Amino acid sequence: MSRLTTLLFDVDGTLADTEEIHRQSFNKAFRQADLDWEWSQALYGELLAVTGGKERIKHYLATHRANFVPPLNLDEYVAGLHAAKTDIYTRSMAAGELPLRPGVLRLLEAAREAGLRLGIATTTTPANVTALLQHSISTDALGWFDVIAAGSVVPAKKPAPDIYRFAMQAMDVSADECLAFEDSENGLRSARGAGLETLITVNEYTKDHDFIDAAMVVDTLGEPDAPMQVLAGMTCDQPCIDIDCLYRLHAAARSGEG
Ligand code: XBP
Ligand code: MG
Repeated sequence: MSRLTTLLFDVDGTLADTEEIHRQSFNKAFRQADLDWEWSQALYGELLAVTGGKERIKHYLATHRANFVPPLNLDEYVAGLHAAKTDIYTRSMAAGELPLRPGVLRLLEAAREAGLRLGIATTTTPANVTALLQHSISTDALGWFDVIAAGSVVPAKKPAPDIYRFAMQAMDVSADECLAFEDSENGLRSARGAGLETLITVNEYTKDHDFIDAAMVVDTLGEPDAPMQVLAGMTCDQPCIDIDCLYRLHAAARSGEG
């Protein structure tokens, strides 16, 4: 059995609770385009079943705006809307300090200290990842990750396994030496489809998702003074997910005892 060498992180909902900023950015882009579309939190929770902002807008048009006729061809029109949304999103990240989720910075730093490699596998647009890492961690944080696999770099987005396969190929690692960190059912299916054992941290948008074949499900990665709550899978006697816990989780899951 391979030893754990690599941690692969999803971004939205996992590194930080970004989806609320995405939702607000979509709505601002719609208003900027003189559209009366408004994605409530409840509707956005449903639309998140479709990964990728452009794909999500097209899905919304097909399911909620069947009579809408785009002024240009649909792909061009949606691409323009999404580019405006991404600009709004990255500006709002630069303006405000969005905190990483509990335990994320602590675990990233501990992983680097332990010599574990870090990668990112996300559906979101690369510019959004850059904005988050630079403004929520530091300007050199991009360099913490051996690969940042994001958005349309692969033909099929999550729940397809493509983005995780792309990241592992770029890092020249095999699935049995990795752990994936995700927040959603689509993300879990993508990671599991690529053969990865997966740790789930839930959030308001994903807490009711099906995480049946996750190695472990927690509310957050926790902090020593803000204990995590283990919701499913392997138990851990520590108040938060630390490197030893990851080694144990990886070994247990790979041996089928998880
Ligand atoms: C989450 C997504 C993304 C974001 C919006 O990605 O599905 O589409 O919701 O970002 P992940 P874009 O959880 O894989 O990080 O508008 O740039 O797609
Ligand atoms: Mg996510």
